[in-house]
Amino acid sequence: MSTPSQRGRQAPFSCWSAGRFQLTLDSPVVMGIVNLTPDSFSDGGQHDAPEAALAHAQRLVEEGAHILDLGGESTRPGAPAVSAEQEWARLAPVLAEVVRWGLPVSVDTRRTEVMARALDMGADIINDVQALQAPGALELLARHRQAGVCLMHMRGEPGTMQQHADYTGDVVQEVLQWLAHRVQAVQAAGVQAQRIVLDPGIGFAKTAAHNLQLLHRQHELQALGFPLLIGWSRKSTLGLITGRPAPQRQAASVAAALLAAQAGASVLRVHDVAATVDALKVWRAATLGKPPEQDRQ
Ligand code: HH2
Repeated sequence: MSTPSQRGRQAPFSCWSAGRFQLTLDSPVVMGIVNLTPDSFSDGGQHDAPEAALAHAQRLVEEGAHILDLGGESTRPGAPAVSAEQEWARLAPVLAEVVRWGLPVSVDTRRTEVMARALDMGADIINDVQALQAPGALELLARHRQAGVCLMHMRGEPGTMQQHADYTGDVVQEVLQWLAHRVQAVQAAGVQAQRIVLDPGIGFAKTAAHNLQLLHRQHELQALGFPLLIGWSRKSTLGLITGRPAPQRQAASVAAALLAAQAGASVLRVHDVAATVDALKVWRAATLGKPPEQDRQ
């Protein structure tokens, strides 16, 4: 069996330009999820009031999150779309506060209007599950010359995407080609390479078999030449494997995150920050073959 250091882990860029920050990616960074929605698939309604959201975000930072990712719309399979106004009303009070905390803040949105408001309020990263395909999104991100961007693969809309989980060929190669085209479009619009990370979109227009192929062969996505962001946290494929409901998928999520890290992921999007940070510490120590120094704070 290969050791952690033998597989996959050469980040194509050692840094991600993300708004006010240059994030070092020579070991994986943890993006903590802050869902401000009543209906997210694993934690909807738990912290949709601003005070509860801020307390949750604070806890994730204390547990070692390097980035906070705020979401004002659930993108789970079958989720109804919300209006830009509603999405912004959920995001604004929390974003206004967390941008003062001294760590990179990402906003998970597919709406250009919400992106624009978030960037004006100081968000560092736009995490778009539709890879800047909305009208005006490319031009907006080209104008905001510092902002980091995550481009994710999916098909269709969250409400209907599982109807499009019908890849004629090889899902890994299809995702790779699609991301390569999006990267070309985004760069042609004027977004510099060092601002971009890519995400194969685990659970977005994909069956469990597709998701597992993407983990099994994740190293192939390194050919794109960009850092990878991977989000396995609590997803239904892990429920299928373990038989557990979403709130009980922490161990499965940590296992998947660790495997993604080992296969070269640079950013891990997770709900369970403390457990993921611990697992990464063990992995890093095993990779080094010695106890760690007091590294990344
Ligand atoms: N997954 C979700 C949402 N946003 N963004 C990226 N880049 N990658 C992902 O895998 C990803 C994402 C879904 O998870 P969650 O936010 O917990 O659920 P919901 O969409 O129901 O709020």
